Amino acid sequence: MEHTLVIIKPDGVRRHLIGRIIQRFEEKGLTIVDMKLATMTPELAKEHYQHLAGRSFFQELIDYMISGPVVYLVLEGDDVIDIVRKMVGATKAVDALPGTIRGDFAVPGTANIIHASDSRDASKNEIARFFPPTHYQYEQEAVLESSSL
Ligand code: YYY
Ligand code: MG
Repeated sequence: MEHTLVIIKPDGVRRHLIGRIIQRFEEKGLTIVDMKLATMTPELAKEHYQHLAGRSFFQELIDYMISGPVVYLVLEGDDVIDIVRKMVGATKAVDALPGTIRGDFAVPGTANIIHASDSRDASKNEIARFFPPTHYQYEQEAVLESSSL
């Protein structure tokens, strides 16, 4: 069983989309195993997007991510990482297909409603970044270890 981290970003919360986004994951049969609402600190935002440090839009991205509360979700299911990335859709609003969360809700610009982990390594690091150690993280670590044998 896999886990992935989803963040409903500040514009998703401001636009009152929390319920509709969560409903999509529930309708798909994915299980929410952890959830919270909080405002990201600049330190955590920079760490979360450290792979984009140096890009021209980096500061704008950080300012946006800390501009209001976000909702963090840990979702569980078989192949949940790839399934959720597909449900989220392409990064840019213009590329995100109708039927995806970004395709249905995002407008062009830095704000694109939602984040989802893009790999097993990322999901492990991101869940650990925003949630205290819990049972399902150890479970995931065991899966990662056995898959690298
Ligand atoms: O994983 P995903 O969110 O789809 O894209 P990333 O390449 O990881 O970029 C993270 C975040 O940065 C993206 O959701 C919006 C912002 N961003 C941007 O504003 N402009 C870009 N050219 C690329 C990314
Ligand atoms: Mg990404």
